[in-house]
Amino acid sequence: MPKRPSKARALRQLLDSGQLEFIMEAHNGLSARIVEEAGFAGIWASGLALSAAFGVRDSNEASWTQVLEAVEFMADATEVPILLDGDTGYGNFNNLRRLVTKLESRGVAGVCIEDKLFPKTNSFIDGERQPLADVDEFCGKIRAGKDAQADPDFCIVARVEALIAGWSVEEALDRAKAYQAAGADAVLIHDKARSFDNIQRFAAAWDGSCPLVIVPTKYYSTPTDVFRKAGISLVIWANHTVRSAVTAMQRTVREIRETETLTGVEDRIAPVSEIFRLQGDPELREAEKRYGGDA
Ligand code: SPV
Ligand code: MG
Repeated sequence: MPKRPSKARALRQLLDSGQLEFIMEAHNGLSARIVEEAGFAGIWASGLALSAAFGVRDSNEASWTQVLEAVEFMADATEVPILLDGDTGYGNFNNLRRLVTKLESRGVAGVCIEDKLFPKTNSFIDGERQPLADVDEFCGKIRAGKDAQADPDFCIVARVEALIAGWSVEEALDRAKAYQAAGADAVLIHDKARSFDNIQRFAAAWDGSCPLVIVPTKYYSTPTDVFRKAGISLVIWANHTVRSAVTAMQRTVREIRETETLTGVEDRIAPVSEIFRLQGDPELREAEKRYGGDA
């Protein structure tokens, strides 16, 4: 059987495939497995979704080692590459170096860092008031991360928050060029506008020196083919797993609370056997036969 590429290589191949690719949000081992089973070739370990799953805000309230532990469960549960939303890198260049080393050791394929200040705020909250990182400082962070990685395929994606913070497309382009020159493997250009117009202008002016990544959460009504024609390499569906889980959980628990019976929900929720399957229980049954003795 041909050997699978490393997860880092697989992420690099997604970024460099020359066609539009998609990765999907997950926030724990279970959701990561569901995303992989659906056929996605990669997973976005979203900071918003991870922090929501912890029950805290997307403001670096969860520590970086808590994030690391969660993403390790996700990597253990799946074969496809994971791109971690590393926020601002949890500090300066030195913190990012350490993060990169630890992510590699846990089988995470790449990290995305954004040019904001620690502790970050989610891009959709009071965006225009968000201060951006100094360009030189952020470039030093990228260079430090690239120098720290042991596997040449580990990817560092530089996320430009200029449009989020109310700056121009030109400012976003200047920043993106500097980050690419500092060694970023791809640029994530983010926007919170309802329209794709600014990113389209950005992409038209981009010289193609590295792949472009987008997060169409707010401009979701833009047809996917428009992204393709704009030359985007990777789309991140960034939070739709956690949001769908919230909707389903709210509906079920409200109904059980109101009706004081399980009869209404039983047939529309996953059976316990499906949970066992997603946990990989059949493999343990087999292993017990091989290793478990007579008992
Ligand atoms: C995330 O998924 O945590 C992201 C994308 O960073 S966004 O929420 O759009 O900022
Ligand atoms: Mg985030």
